[in-house]
Amino acid sequence: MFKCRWFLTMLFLGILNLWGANSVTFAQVDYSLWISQSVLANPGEDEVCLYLVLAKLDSVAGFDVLVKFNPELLTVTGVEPACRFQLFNYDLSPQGGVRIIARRHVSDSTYLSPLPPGRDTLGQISVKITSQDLLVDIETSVEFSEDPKTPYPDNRLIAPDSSFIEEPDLELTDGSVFIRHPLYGDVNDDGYPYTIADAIFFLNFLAGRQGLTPRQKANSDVTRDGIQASMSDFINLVAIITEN
Ligand SMILES: [Ca+2]
Ligand SMILES: [Ca+2]
Repeated sequence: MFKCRWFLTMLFLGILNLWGANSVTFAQVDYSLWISQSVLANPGEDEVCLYLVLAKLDSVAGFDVLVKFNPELLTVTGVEPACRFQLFNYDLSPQGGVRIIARRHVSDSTYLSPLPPGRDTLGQISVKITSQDLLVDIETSVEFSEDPKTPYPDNRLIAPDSSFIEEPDLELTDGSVFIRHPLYGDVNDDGYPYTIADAIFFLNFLAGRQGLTPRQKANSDVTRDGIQASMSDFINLVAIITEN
């Protein structure tokens, strides 16, 4: 009886171990590529950076990606490599998108070895945020996209032997920008809109005695016409304060 119970216990533990080992194997992803998530931004901000990051268990010699976003909210102003590539091109012609092609090594150049296993920031995408009043906070996605017109996957890594690494071996995680709705009239960004302190702060900016942070600049668009920190905004701010 005791032997039987011992045998069943050992069998159960053996199955548990086997299941555990397999589940770890299945959960492991060899290549994972992602874009920065919930990057905080303000309307009108002209250089918000999103990073393209790769975690890998084996070497990688390059990548191709096609990233899409809402062109009414975001405009790409630049794409830069964050590590060394001998070829790094980007194309803004896809509507509301950017295609990036990068290779560590190209022929007719000195040899540049593949990126070793580990984590690397591959590049950064700079975007400008619309200055229009969006009425509420908005989180807008910056996502990996597949163009149905291309006969190959648009998002893939290049292995050292020049073969491609694609989904599902490559895990892709989309990014996003969180556009914070301004507190209009709170030019000094102290949490209280339409105060004398806001008018003095605004006046000092117009006189060139101080700058405005992106948040203060967004809050200064009192007329909500998308033109921030203008004389018209200042006049309207003073009018509202005087009425109160
Ligand atoms: Ca204030
Ligand atoms: Ca304005």
